[in-house]
Amino acid sequence: MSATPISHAYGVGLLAVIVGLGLGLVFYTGFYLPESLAKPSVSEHILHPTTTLEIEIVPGAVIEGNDSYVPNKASVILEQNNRVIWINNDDTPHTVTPDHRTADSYSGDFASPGVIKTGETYEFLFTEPQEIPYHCEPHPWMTATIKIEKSRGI
Ligand SMILES: [Cu+2]
Repeated sequence: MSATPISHAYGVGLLAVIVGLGLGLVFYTGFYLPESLAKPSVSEHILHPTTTLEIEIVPGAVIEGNDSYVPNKASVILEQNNRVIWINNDDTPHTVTPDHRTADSYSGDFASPGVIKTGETYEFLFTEPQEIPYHCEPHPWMTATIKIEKSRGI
């Protein structure tokens, strides 16, 4: 009787849905995912700078008027010292917090995750030029600036 054409149409429809899902999956895993997971390409010289810049949170930094972050106006040159490490040598926990939300397109958000305890460090790899004023969250009078500049190609 006439049950065959109906089930045939149903079968074709189902097949189309399966093929559609399959193509969608191929596109998603083959094109969309790799693109969205890829980090921006950064030169090896920037990823592996020759030196690390150390910024010390000096003993007594917690007291208003004292030196806090030393050097206070740090200068970073890409490919040279763009890996920066803050070390807390004060006996009080401090943070490294940008005045305005700041991100590096390779390394992500710039800010210490919570406080840096005495003797602990916070490290960040800068990969693009920018100037960042930052402060200590619990002690907002502790302020400093870090400026990242392009390599002059010496
Ligand atoms: Cu502090």
